[in-house]
Amino acid sequence: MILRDAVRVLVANWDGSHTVPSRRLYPHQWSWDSAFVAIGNARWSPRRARAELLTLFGAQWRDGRVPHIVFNPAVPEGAYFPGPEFWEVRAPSGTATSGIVQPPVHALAAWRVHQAAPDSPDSRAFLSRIYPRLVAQQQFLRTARRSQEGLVSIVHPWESGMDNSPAWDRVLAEVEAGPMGAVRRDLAHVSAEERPTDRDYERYAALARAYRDTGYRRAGAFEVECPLFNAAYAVAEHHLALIAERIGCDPEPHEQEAAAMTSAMVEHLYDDGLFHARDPRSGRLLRSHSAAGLVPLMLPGLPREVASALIGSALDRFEVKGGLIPSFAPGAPEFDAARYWRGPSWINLTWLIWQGLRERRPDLGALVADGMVRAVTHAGFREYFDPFTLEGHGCRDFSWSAALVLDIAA
Ligand code: 2M8
Repeated sequence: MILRDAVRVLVANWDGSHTVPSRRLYPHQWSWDSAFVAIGNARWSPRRARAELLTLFGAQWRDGRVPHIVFNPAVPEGAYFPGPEFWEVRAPSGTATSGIVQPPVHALAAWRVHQAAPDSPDSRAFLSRIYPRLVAQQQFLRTARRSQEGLVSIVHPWESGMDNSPAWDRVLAEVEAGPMGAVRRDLAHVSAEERPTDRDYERYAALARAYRDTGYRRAGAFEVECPLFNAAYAVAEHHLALIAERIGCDPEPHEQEAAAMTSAMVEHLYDDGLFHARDPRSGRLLRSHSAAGLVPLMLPGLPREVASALIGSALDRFEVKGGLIPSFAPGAPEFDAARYWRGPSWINLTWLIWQGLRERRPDLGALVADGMVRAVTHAGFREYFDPFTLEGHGCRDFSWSAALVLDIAA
């Protein structure tokens, strides 16, 4: 039943070449959403899963960046803010896109899509086609975003995928808010208490405009090394090694890069049972209680004692025994069970942490998998959930909630 409903959501959100995160709130193609959608679609239509990723990478820039939004020209202007008229940029393919990126979870997705049909010639051709594009995506991050310590930074909270996480509060407070210059469309679909504030949006707009005005080259007032983003980068190298091996290329450089990033993260972002973000300009750790700090559990080469300490934090600070993992620690003063990335549980974040948990602690892995299925059974494929009551928040029929539950339950 749940599997059939999940497929129904994905079919309803399919736009012929890609999937929208949700019909009304997010009517275009989003980068990391598409990776999660491909992982789910691989379970019932590997062909559609391959198309999803190839459409996204069709809008890749010459410098290798994969834009966080690929705009659908058929969607009326003003349906989403900030739209193409704000970003003022086109990919070499001619498609309007944004100019920022999102966590690079696509190599992992491409590998999962391949694994769904490992012996099919189409699947092997897909790997050969997407591999150089995935390599270029990583190359962009190394060239444009890497610090001396070997970590990559993000230049906008939207790049973290966890837009209004309290982890960004201190850095954002220093950003001068500018005029939004347009009407927020999100509030037409979701209640204001469940979304970022207007003040947040004024700062998001100011930061994006400043980056745009440098030709999308130089970071403005926001530059941070996010543990989720860096973990995704290292996990991507790990999967690039698997892909390289499969198509007859050299996996070695990817393995080395994954190991180097893992060491850099442990050295510079880890402290006291959790990974934190870091300000590359001052070198200061931006301590917070964000569940992004548990995502490095996915790293295959994580030292055993660090993994054990993270699991300890998942149990104590994130109350993981409840099944769903809150996006911010419930005991922290900033925690808000209903407001977007300030506490609610998200299926994608829970799924990422589950990837690392299930091999190290199968008992907890089973609890968390069960938690995700219980949440969607109780509230439907909502965008996010109260971690304790499982009440659904944000939009309905949300693609990655459907896709990842399909992956877990299939
Ligand atoms: C949310 O972000 C967009 C901006 O990119 C928004 O608030 O309008 C985030 O949850 C992000 O992680 C997600 O990719 C996007 C689409 O689902 O929505």
